[in-house]
Amino acid sequence: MDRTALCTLGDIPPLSAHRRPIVKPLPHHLFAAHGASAATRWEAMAGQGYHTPNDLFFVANHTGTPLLDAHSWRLRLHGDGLAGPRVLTYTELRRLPARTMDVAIECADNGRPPWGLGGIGVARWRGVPLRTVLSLAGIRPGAVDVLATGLDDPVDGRGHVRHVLPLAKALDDVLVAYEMNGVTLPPDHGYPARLVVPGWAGIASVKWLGDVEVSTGPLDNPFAARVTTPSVKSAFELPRPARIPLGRRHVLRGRSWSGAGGIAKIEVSTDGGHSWRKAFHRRGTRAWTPWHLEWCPREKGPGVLLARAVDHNGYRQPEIMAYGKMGYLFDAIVAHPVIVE
Ligand SMILES: Nc1nc2c(c(=O)[nH]1)N[C@H]1C(S)=C(S)[C@@H](COP(=O)(O)O)O[C@H]1N2
Ligand SMILES: [Mo]
Repeated sequence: MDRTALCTLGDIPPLSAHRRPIVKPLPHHLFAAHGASAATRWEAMAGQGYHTPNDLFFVANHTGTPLLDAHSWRLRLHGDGLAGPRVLTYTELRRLPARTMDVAIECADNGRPPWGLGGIGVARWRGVPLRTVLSLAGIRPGAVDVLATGLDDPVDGRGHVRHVLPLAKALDDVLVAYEMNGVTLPPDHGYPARLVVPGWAGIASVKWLGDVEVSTGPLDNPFAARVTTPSVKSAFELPRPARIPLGRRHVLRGRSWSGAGGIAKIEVSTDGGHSWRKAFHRRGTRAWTPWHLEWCPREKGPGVLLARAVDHNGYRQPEIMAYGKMGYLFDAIVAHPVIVE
């Protein structure tokens, strides 16, 4: 393979000194903070379980985290696609039949500067299916679109963060979540309630949910992700560059994921793409797939580690620069710098 065609992510910038409109601590060893967002550092995922811990989960904010009070919080349901308006309190929401799901939330910009690959996390979400919530208000036969709006500050010139789902998706597997990994949603992740939309760009998972409109006509989607094509990606749970001792067995670990479904195969190259070995992975995991592979480096010096995955639809990570969308390559095989010493 042509080594010049590999995509090398830029170094993750250090924690910026200016305003951080995020509530939770963003220690430098866990996050690369930039503006209103914070990317998870992949080396901090080493040794973690299947789920991204809440204190390590990336944050993508358009303005800042609002501190909302669950007691005065209301979820307003309205629109000509419903039999009538309906207002739900937090207590009422918590009393509805709940579901728990492992779902990845990934920013549509993940894999591009300045995210690196740190704009993804997997959590165990608990909440009420949006279907159950909407049916309280009665869905009319002509309903087509569902607009969810957040209670955070409006974005200059664009209004409140909001996102449209077609009714079929809204009624399928979307959750109004109030728990993340077994605890009440943290403020940064949407307290007291957020949408969790499996398989869609992160922006669809509207945080601090306050308003849901169901309409019989198509609605505008001003915050739609620029890229919606599901992509396959892989990341090593290692710092950049990784320092690995010469001549000793080392277990390389990472995770792969696909917006379109499960991962079928992961291969790793420790020699710049000349040879590939199959990594071991758990089967049947859906949100993402952890994998590992032993490596005993026999040559001193700098090199690159590569990981490539194929999903159940046969989609594989591209090996060559795919220009186009914004001029970025966001799902290509990433060269992870390594120094054997
Ligand atoms: N209300 C609201 N919802 C939002 C956002 C926001 O800024 N405001 N950011 C979106 C984006 S761009 C992403 S990628 C995900 C990130 O979820 P997280 O911050 O819990 O990781 O939330 C989405 N939901
Ligand atoms: Mo995002």
